[in-house]
Amino acid sequence: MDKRKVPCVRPYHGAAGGWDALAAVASALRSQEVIVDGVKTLLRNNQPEGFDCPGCAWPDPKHTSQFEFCENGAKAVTWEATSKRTNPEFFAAHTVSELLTWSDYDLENEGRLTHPMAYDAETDRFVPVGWDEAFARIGTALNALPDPDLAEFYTSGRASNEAAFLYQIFVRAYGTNNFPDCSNMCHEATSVGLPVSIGVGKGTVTLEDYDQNDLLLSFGHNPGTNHPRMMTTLRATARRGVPIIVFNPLKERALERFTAPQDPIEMATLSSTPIASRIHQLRVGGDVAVLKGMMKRVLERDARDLAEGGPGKLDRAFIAAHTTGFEALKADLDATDWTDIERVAGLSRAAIESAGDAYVAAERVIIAYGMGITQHRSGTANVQQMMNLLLLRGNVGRPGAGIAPIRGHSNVQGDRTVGITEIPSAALLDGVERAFGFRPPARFGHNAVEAGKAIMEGRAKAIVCLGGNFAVAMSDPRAIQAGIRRLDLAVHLATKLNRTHLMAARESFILPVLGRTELDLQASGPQSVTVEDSVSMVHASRGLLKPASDQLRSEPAVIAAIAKATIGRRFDIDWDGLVADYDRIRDKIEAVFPEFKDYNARIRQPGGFLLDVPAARRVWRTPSGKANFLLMDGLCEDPRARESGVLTLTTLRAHDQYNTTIYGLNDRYRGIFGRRDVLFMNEADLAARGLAHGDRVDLESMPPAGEAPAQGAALTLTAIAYDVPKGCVAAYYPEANVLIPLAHHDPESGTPSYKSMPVRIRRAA
Ligand SMILES: Nc1nc2c(c(=O)[nH]1)N[C@H]1C(S)=C(S)[C@@H](COP(=O)(O)OP(=O)(O)OC[C@H]3O[C@@H](n4cnc5c(=O)[nH]c(N)nc54)[C@H](O)[C@@H]3O)O[C@H]1N2
Ligand SMILES: Nc1nc2c(c(=O)[nH]1)N[C@H]1C(S)=C(S)[C@@H](COP(=O)(O)OP(=O)(O)OC[C@H]3O[C@@H](n4cnc5c(=O)[nH]c(N)nc54)[C@H](O)[C@@H]3O)O[C@H]1N2
Ligand SMILES: [Mo]
Repeated sequence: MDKRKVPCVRPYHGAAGGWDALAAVASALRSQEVIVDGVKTLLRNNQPEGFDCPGCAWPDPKHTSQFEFCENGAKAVTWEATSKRTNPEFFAAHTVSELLTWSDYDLENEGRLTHPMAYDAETDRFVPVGWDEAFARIGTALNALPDPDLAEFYTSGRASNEAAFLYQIFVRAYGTNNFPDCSNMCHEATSVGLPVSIGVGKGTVTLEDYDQNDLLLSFGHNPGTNHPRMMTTLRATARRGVPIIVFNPLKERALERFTAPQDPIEMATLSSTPIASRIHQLRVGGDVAVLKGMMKRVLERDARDLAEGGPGKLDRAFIAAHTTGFEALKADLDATDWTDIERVAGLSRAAIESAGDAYVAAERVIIAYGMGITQHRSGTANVQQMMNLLLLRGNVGRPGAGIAPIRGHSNVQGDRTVGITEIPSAALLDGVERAFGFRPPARFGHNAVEAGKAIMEGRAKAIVCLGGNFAVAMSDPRAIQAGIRRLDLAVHLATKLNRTHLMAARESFILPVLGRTELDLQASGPQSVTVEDSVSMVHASRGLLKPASDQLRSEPAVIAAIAKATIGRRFDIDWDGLVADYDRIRDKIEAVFPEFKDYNARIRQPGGFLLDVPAARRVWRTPSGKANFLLMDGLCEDPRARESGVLTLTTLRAHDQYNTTIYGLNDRYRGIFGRRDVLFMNEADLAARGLAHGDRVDLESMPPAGEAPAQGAALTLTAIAYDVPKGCVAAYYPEANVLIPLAHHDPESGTPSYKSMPVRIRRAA
């Protein structure tokens, strides 16, 4: 292949972590003009009394909230603690039409929002508005809707339990279950898939289990970038000699080797710890094929062992006592052909068998996974097949074993626990009635895809967003953006300006809120909020920095004020009292959800408390009362992927981004510096199209026959030769979202199939 140099693209040879991670933090501090003293306080104070890192949902060691160095956590904090401001002068100087031409990076890089702003159509600008006027106008607009189901209430997973809970109470009292949620784009396949399997939609392992497993299987997550504190755990696992087998189309550097910035010897000697014992570069979307292949191998090894007079390789006692559906699964696996498995997985039978053998050899297995599993049309099936593999050898509900969905947003799991769901259970409705004296609507509301569709099609009239960047994070973003501009009302509780805010509806408000790092002072004094991490630990978080502006209000305060302005007279809820002292919100959470018993007492224990995950005790809250082996037909192969010339596109996060927040233009570990407009391609796929490393290419999305493409479904990128499997390409999220139609999602969970979109590629004109 042609060795021509492409600007800003050069291989990175270092381990993940190390000195470059420290340098990146220093540069983040500089670029966000964070006052260094403030940062020192901030790091020193991130102790039990401190705040929960807004970066990710990985648990804290020993549950003490002690600060672990993490480059991307530091970036998340500096991005919020920046001294830059997006103030009324800024909005006066720029029309919305002009701001729409800015990049996502430039918009957020203006810094923290400081004042409540309302859109003024005449001047095409956001202008300052008083808080009370904003609330009154929002209340009037919501009350003017003929049907509460015409409003969509989005939640992004940074919201605290307290904020999310008040929000869902307000929205249900208002009269709808329209709760599109970032979780719908993220781990929904987990939340929908696991309850059918094991009776709970959460992971079954705690941090302690990672000290006891003797095999870790990692599917489709990139912890070096997205959960850097997990690297401490992975490094300890590797150093214990425990094999870590990775399935990922990309050889992510942090899964190859890692230098712990806390380790003086590794840092001084520029050495590193190898992490994965083996990285299998499967094809995008090949996970079910791999899992079925591994399970076939387990059954084969079992049969062989039995034939040789051994006890077999299955946990027969567990299968008999605790599960249903084993025979059907076995029949399905017997009927699955290795040739198909190899084709769809893009791996050899020998490679998959070796992973199956490692699984059989291990006594305590954890499977950790991320978006590479969930964001497919087969996301739910992917999750369930992983669970099948674990059930075969009883790898759930005992020390060192279980399933570990690695959650995204720092409180996405907690938001769901406290009632953000479009499909309320009877228990939830009863709980709300018990605690608040009204019966909420039972009819199901909209998830993110359904809300997007309603907005596009003009069936929705209002959107309220508790954080996030809905119209950029979603699939088919252009159509959703156009839809928002036709609404009667758009309200955003936010910390930084983003593109979704600029989609001005008839009435539009940007309401600036306190971030997690900031002191939240209410009538009874400084408040703590609570969050739930990936392993179901709930703990307190208290901000300590001076708020970015004296105009900021807390999320609970803003939600309560909107509630008062909208439904204040219709319900007997003491909104002011709840906001005055968040202990009262937690008392109400406890009244609705019995699992939060003694909530206020338990979050005052260092490290907080663990919510019950019945499956971790081998109690299965499924209709059968058992854990269920679940079937999935075939190997989830996209028929389009077999057509000639079609490639499967997956979308990735760069190292310098937090979802739609772009911190910078580097993706250091993948060797991209200063740009994001690249398409990672296999050399053979470049050659087959007569393309060279560095050529500009147009991508065209190829939805299944009969399905409409996304609005403006074309994108031009620079193709670069990269170590990805043949037939697969990768580009950055959110830029590539324009290629993904809304209909391209997992029918069971509604999760958009962001990680497998058939595309065609040709040289750009
Ligand atoms: N710094 C930082 N931290 C974050 C975030 C962030 O953007 N920046 N986002 C937060 C959020 S909301 C989330 S959900 C998490 C996301 O964290 P991750 O789950 O790590 O998300 P991604 O980076 O989208 O993709 C993960 C991996 O999936 C692989 N992959 C792609 N397609 C496939 C496939 O078909 N099969 C398999 N097996 N692998 C595949 C990719 O190569 C990539 O390594 O991180 C959270 N933490
Ligand atoms: N193609 C593709 N698309 C994807 C994904 C993918 O992997 N590929 N991943 C999906 C996933 S996993 C997720 S979770 C979604 C993310 O979707 P979202 O959660 O909607 O997006 P974010 O980019 O996290 O939201 C950023 C905005 O949140 C606001 N914000 C930040 N902190 C706070 C706070 O403390 N309070 C409030 N009120 N606002 C705050 C800021 O204004 C900021 O601009 O994107 C999804 N979209
Ligand atoms: Mo996420």
